[in-house]
Amino acid sequence: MFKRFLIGTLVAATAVTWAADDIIVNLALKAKATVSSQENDSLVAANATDGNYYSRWSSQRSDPQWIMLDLDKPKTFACVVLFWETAYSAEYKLEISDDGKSWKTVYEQKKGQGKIEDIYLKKSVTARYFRVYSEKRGTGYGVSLREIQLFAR
Ligand SMILES: [Ca+2]
Repeated sequence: MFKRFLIGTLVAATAVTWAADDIIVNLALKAKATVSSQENDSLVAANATDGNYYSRWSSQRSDPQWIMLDLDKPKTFACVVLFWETAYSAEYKLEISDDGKSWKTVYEQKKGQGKIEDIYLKKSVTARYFRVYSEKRGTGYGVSLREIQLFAR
């Protein structure tokens, strides 16, 4: 996880080659993000995919809340890393879609603890749209993500 974290944080736009056969790319980097709500004009959706750990999106203080990423074209991934701010989600689903309207659940979290969640899906999935759908906040605040990362493995 740490290696991926470094890539997402420090290298904004390019893939990093660690070894000849070990190229790891954050497929969510700079993806267009749409959200259910935002807390204010600074904590915007784009902050969750800007490659900067210190910037974040935060929702308003109600349930449910979601953030949707448009990956521009179908991409295949098997690992999702969520960097929560203090305002995390206790219950959420990870969903994929081909059209941004009809969703399929690929992971369900019922006991989220926030911080950094390194999630491996049961199998690789291919989709253009990805959504974190929070059903229940973990605190009295909204839900807030510093970064969302997607990896092929
Ligand atoms: Ca960020």
